[in-house]
Amino acid sequence: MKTEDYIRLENQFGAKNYKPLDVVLERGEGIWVWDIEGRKYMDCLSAYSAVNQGHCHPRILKALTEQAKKLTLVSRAFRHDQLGPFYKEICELTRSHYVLPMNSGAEAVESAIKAVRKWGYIVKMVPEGKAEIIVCANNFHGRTLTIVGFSTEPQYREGYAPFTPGFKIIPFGDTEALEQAITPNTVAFLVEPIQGEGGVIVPPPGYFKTVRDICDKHDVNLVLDEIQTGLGRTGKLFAEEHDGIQSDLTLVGKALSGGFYPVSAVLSNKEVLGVFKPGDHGSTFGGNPLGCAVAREALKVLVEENLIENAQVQGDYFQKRLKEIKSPHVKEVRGKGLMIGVELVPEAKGARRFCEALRDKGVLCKETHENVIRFAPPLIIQQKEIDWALERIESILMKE
Ligand code: IF1
Repeated sequence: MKTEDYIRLENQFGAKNYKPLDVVLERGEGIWVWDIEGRKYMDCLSAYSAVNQGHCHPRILKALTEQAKKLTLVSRAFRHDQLGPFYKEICELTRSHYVLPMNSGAEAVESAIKAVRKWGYIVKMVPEGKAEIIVCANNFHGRTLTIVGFSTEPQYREGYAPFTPGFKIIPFGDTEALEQAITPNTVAFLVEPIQGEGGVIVPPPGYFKTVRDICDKHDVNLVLDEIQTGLGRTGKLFAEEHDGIQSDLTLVGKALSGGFYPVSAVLSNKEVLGVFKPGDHGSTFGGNPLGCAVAREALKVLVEENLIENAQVQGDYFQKRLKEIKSPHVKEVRGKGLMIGVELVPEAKGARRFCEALRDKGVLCKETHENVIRFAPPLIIQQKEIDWALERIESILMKE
C-alpha cells in the first residue's frame, strides 16, 4: 500500500476530527521517524511532548515488554507490586505528598476538578453546589465536556452544550483579574504555566510568584496543568521552577510514559487529594501494572540521561539560532527550553504551508492557531541535529 491508500482508508472509515499532515509513519527511533515509503524525518513535535524521551526508547521498551509478560491489569479491586513503588518514586522526584494515577491528560484535569471541589466543600466549607474554579482565556486542558465547557475556542465548544457550570474565565497573565475574580467560594485557579495550544504563550516575568501569593491569601488551590510543560520540556522538571513557586496540585501526563502508553497523574499536597474516600473516584486502567512499570522507567530515563538539563541547553541554542534567522515572515520566537513557538506575521498566509514545506524537507512540526509554528523535539536532541533542522527551517523561512 502507498501513502494515498492509507489516507483513503482513514477517510473512508474514520471520523474526520483531524486534518493531519499527509505523511504515514511506520517506525520511530530517538528523534527520527520513517514513513511507509522509507523517507526519514526529524520529529520536531514529539507527539505534543509525549515522547520527550525519544521514540521507542530502549529502556522503556524493555520495561514495557517485561511487565507485559508478567501482569498488565488487575483493576484497583486488588493491589499489585508496581503501584507502591511508582507512587514512592514519583512523589519523591516531584516532592509531592500524594498521587492519583489516571490515563489521559483530560482525565487528570477532570480528577483535579473533582478533588478541589470536594476540598472546597469539606475543608473550605463552601456552600453545597457553589464551588467556583477560575481558568484562563486561551486555555487548553483537554476535550471532555466539562473541560471544553470552559474553553474560549469556539470550535472546541460549538455543538456540545450544555456544559458544566462553576467556571470563571480571566485573561492569562493578569494578576489583577485573578484577584478580582476570587470570591469566598473559589476553590482553585487552574492554569498552564505556558499556554501550549494557545500559541506557546509565556506569561510576564513574576506572574506566577504573584499568582502564588494571591492564592495563598485567599485559600485558593493553585492547580498547574503541566501535562505539556512538565517532565523536562521547558528545561526544568516542572515549568513552575522557573518562577520559584510550588503548586498545590500538579497535573502530568504525556511524557510520563515516554509515549508508550497513556499514563497521567494528579500530584498534590496531602490536604487536597486527601479528601477522596474509597469509592469517590476511580478508573479501570488508572494505575495499572503496565502503566506503572512504563512510567517508572520513563521518569528514570528523564533523570538518569540528564534530559532536563539537555532541554535547557539545547532549547537555549535552538531559540538563539531561530532568532538569528532574518525572515520577513517571522514576528517573534518565544518559549522556554525545548517548547518553542515561531509566530509568523499575518501576511505570511498561515503556518500550515510552512509545516508542509518543512515536511517535504524532512522536518515534522505542527502549526498551532493560524500563525504559530511549534518546535518541540524529543529532549534527547543534540546540537548537530538542531543544526540540521535549522538549515532546513532557515531555507523554508527565507524562501517561501
Ligand atoms: C489533541 C494541542 C497540544 C494539554 C494540556 C491537557 C491536555 C493537553 C496542557 C489533555 C493535550 C493535546 C491534545 C491533542 C493535541 C494537543 C495539543 F494541539 F491541542 F494544543 F499538546 F498542544 N492539558 N494536548 O496540552 O491531554 O487528554 O489529550 O491526554 O489532538 O487534542 P490528553
